Amino acid sequence: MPTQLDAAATLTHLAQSDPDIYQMIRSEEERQETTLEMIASENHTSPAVMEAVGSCLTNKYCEGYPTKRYYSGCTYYDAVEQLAIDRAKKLFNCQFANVQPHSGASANTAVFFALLEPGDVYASIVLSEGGHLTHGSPVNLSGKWFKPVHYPLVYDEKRPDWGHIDYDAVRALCLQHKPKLLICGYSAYSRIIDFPRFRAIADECGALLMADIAHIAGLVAAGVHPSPFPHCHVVTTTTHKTLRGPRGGLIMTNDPDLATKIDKAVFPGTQGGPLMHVIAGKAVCFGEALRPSFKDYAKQIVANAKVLAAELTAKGYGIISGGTDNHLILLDLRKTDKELTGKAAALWLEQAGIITNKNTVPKEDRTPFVTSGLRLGTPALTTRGLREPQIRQVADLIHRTLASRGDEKTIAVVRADVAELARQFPMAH
Ligand code: DSN
Repeated sequence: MPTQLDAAATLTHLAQSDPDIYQMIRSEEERQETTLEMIASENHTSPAVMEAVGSCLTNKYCEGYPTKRYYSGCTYYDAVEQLAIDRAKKLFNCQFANVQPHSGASANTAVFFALLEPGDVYASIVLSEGGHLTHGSPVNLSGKWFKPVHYPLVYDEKRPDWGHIDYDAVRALCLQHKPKLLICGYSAYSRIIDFPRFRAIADECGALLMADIAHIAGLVAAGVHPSPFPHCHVVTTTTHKTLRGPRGGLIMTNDPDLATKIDKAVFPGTQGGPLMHVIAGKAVCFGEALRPSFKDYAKQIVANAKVLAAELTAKGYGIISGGTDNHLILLDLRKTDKELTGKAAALWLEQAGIITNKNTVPKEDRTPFVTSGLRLGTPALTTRGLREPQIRQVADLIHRTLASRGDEKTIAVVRADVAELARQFPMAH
């Protein structure tokens, strides 16, 4: 009789009780094995994390916080959640952590609920220029119930800081609008974020400073990107991108009053029962990220991204800001071919087994369903063990696909080469 953990790994019960879902999972496993995952926000989490997430901890309600629950039977859940909190605090060098947000969006919503009143003004970058849906999109609660004002990037390509945050403009905007909250942290920004500079602006205009480090959390944890602490009042993140844990969210602060407000905003403000199996997975992920080997991993993510940027630049591709300091690059396809859209590029690459996403670029003139950009990331490839020589191969595979302009024969040849490269770097099971 397999244990529950064995069952999670082998899916024997699922195969018997629900062959349809079993087969879909096996097919997805095959897809992941045979393709190259280059979506900057995705990764391959460890078997240990997946075992925790697939465990019996899914069975319990634990509304409340460790030792202050609304249900009986939470002894081991208290221990799990407290360990996740302690590890998160150690990893990010902060005083308070709430590990209950179901996602990055939930974490951001809870912070808004904790710190703002409906109609309050806050500052962020717009989604189409690298921000996030929850940083003020008109279709999201953050844009419907609050008043975002958006700061720009540097658009002048003659400037050395082209494509970077325009910090002078951030300051001017904040002095003009006096936002209650200033948000930094992005989903398609490839440069170092200057947290001290943001803090100086926040202090000058009387705002609280929040960093959403969802994309760069693993790099921050490893010291490969500067830490938002002690500069930011609140830090939110996901746990599944560069941090390589289960899908989930996390909120951190050094301020005890803010911590109390945030705890109340997560539960009972915006969530009910925490997902304790996922919190166990977060604890495992934080434990993994505290190991020295994670620093090597994070350094290699950035080294791989820099090589990818250099190779694609040499092949004639335009990259927003001219390169990268982190795990992602954003191609401006208009620089290669005015007719080439992100939609077409992502489709051809998917046919070739290279999984990316179309992405809007600064000063975008196409819709988000079409776009002029393509976002590429190296976290998942780095997890599989690809290093600089293989990243050069990947750049070549991308170029052959895009240069073919969708030619089926060329794409079929690239697909075979992609499968062969993927075969040499199996995912951990
Ligand atoms: N959807 C995520 C991304 O791809 O960046 C952000 O939430």
